[in-house]
Amino acid sequence: MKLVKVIDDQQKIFVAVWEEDLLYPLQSQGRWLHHLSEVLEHVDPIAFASSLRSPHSVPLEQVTMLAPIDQQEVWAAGVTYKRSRSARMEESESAADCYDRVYQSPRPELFFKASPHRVAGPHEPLRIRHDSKWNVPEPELTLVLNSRLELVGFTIGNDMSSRDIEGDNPLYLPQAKVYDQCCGLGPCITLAQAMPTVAEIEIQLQISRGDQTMFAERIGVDQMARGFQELIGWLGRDQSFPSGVFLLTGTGIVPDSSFTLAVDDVVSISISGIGTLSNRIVQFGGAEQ
Ligand code: DO4
Ligand code: MG
Repeated sequence: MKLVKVIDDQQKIFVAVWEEDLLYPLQSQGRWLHHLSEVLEHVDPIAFASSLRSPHSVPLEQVTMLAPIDQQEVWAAGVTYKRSRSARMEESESAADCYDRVYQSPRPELFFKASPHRVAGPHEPLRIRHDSKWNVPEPELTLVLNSRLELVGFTIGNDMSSRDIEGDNPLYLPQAKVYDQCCGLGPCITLAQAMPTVAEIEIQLQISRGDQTMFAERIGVDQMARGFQELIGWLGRDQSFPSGVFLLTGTGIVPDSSFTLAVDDVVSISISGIGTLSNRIVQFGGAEQ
């Protein structure tokens, strides 16, 4: 079952089950659900959503999809694939060793990625920083966890990254990773029971410039060096998430060093069992100090 959060032309936000071109809003006692968390927090999200599903559908083209997030924080894991390790070792000569060590260490790299206001949904713009010259998208399978840190669903995440800022000094990581419009999420949440197995999940990235494909690559999630429950266990050490949390699981695709994103590029990420998340790239000037 796929859940979406949408807004209609009356500016009404609601949660719905998504089947092909139709949406089935979730209703309880005549009230339309506005928050995905009401389903994600339930002990049996699929049974709960099925019981609230309206028999009347809304055509997908009559609404705009929003990022499938309420009040959750967004965190990310890093260096969970060999390709991320090698790309980071190349970009960061002085600190190459720390990426090699974190790939092999029991403790993973985990970092805060975004609060909800920094997240872009389907077809909303994603930003490259005005003070960076080398930027890439990172296509990442994203775990959807409720407040009990149960893995209740999956979505697509784009962990936008400024490679020159991170490469200059690893202590700049928060600036390379966290800024307005730094994270894409969507288009839906596929509830956990409806996801294919890890061996069957493939991530595809395509970057288009006008009618040209600038980059296209794919990778299987079975190439990831860590398991979902391993990452969740580390994330939950000594911290709680009263509204739940999204956890991006790291990238296995990094374009080679000659590539950087440009304004108006369109980044499309497809993941088996979920769908495709597409975003256009923007950049704004800023006054330097
Ligand atoms: O170490 C820096 C970030 C790594 C990352 O975002 C990734 O591997 O996806
Ligand atoms: Mg990443």
